[in-house]
Amino acid sequence: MTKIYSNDKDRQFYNKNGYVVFRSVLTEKECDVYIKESHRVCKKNLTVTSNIYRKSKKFENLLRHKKILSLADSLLKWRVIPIGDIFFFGKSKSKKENGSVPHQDNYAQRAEYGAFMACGVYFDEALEDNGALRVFPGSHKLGEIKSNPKPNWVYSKSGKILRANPIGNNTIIPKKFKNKEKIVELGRGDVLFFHAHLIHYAKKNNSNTKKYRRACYLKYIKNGYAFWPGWTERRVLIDRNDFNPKNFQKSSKV
Ligand SMILES: O=C(O)CCC(=O)C(=O)O
Repeated sequence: MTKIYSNDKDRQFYNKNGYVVFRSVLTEKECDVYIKESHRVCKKNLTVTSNIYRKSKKFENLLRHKKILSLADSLLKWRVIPIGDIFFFGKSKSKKENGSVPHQDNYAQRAEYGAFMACGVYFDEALEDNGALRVFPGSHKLGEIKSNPKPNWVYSKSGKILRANPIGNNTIIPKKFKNKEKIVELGRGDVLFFHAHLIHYAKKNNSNTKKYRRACYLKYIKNGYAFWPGWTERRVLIDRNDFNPKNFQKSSKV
């Protein structure tokens, strides 16, 4: 698999707007494989699933996807380490999913400014009609904003997730950003990187024609930076498995 890299233009766009899109990073075939796998591991409980990689080796390896890692490293000009994921089925009119409310991801990760980045990988086309992600370009520059958090999931007494509430911490959108909302429509295999402080959300899929909007958001921290594991998600550092001892042969002789 050939690596691909972010260039200066991509970095400028990301730094200015807080997000950047790369088209067709995954093939149609790869999208089909991840879709099939998500249904296999979640079976009949098709709801928002945190850390789907813990149920599936295929999703664990998605966090290590060479193209995604090289795009991420070159975007931040820093080695990034995976720390978890969150999968959305975005099933039309589902009672188990309710989209998300405006939020900044960093409320959960609590990393230093600029150290955390999410990467949305889209397996289905995401259009306005089926709840494409909405972002507030430039809002990442505001740092942490006031919010009004509510629980993300509803659990049974035995701890099983019954359904997802709208995900996020209800960021209070500052006045000057209220009319800046932008819908990011994406195709199958497209990926979207976004800054930990970018305000974003997605409406529930209520489409009559598009049954799903399946996407997995991969979570990356800059190598060497701290993050909060979280009581629910229990995020951990996940090995990239790309350490090449050959790169160290010279120094080991010293
Ligand atoms: O795609 C979605 O439904 C929402 C994703 C999101 O807000 C997130 O992962 O932080």
